[in-house]
Amino acid sequence: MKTVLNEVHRQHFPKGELYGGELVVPFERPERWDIIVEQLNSMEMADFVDPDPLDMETVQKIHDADFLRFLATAWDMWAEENYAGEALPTVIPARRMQQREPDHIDGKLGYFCMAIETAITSGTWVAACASAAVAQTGQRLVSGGEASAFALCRPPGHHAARDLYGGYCFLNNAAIAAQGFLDAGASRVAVLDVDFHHGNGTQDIFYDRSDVLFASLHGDPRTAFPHFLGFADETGKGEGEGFNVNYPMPSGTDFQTWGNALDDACARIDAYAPDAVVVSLGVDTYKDDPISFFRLESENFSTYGARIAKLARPTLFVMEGGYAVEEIGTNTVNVLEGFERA
Ligand code: OKP
Ligand code: ZN
Repeated sequence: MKTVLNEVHRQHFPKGELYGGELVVPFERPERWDIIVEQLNSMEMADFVDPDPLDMETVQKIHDADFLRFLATAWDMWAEENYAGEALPTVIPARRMQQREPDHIDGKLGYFCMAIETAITSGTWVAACASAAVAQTGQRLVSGGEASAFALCRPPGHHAARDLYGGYCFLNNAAIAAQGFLDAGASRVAVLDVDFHHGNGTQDIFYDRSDVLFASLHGDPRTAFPHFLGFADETGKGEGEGFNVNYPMPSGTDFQTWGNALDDACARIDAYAPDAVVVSLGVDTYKDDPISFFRLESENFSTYGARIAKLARPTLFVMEGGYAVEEIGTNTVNVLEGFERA
């Protein structure tokens, strides 16, 4: 399968991520991308395609105009304050406070964020747009008749909602791709989110819609990020009732349990009969991931890639998380290779 990618992602690399009360080198860093590319090369799966320019019209169907304006201007507003560090929020519109966009950048950052670890830098917006373009181009390849494609997105997207960034995410690449499939004539699209973390942004974007089925396997939010969404009783609302499925799982979950959840999610997707499947592909389910608590082995990634192939639908893989950097190439490419070999 073809891989869509470009180098613009490097422009987003904050010096600091707020983690355990310290600013640490971000877990989500450019090296992740390099190691995946290296592995594609060594597996002779290097069929690389440049992204087309981003079609903002589709992005505007997924994200609010005031949020996009904020992301596009946040760094410049921050720079005007002459702060020494990178743009991080400090104040949040918590319970019983006004949900109203402030004028000052300190207020705007808190207004539009869902998790405050993620810094905005001078290159963040251009990198986020390039990442969305990568997903969009992958979608166009599959809409145009390719059986599958891999969008090597960076930064990731699944925590970004209509008007929220955070959890390393700015634009929701998978949601933009799903919308692209619909705009290209699909009637129904399934998003299968196998990242360790719940795809709160994707769920929220499609929560009241029946044209996108969202299914997510993830660490139980009682103990795992993003903590405030991803429970099993979140099944959709209005038109979308019955089109959202969550599989929260406890610490120590191995492939036996995880694979059963995947089988169940795949059965739901089969019953939905989508015209396309978008896989939010995070490999932070790996046993040695530094910020996650599942126990998948590298070979399990091949097995589940083959399981996804059995859906027998046009499939776009969209890169999300995975922070065991040494193994991220093997684990990611194992999914793609398992899919292709099936
Ligand atoms: C992004 B993606 C855990 C801190 C979690 C944010 C994690 C964002 C994950 N102690 N920090 O879903 O891989
Ligand atoms: Zn994740």
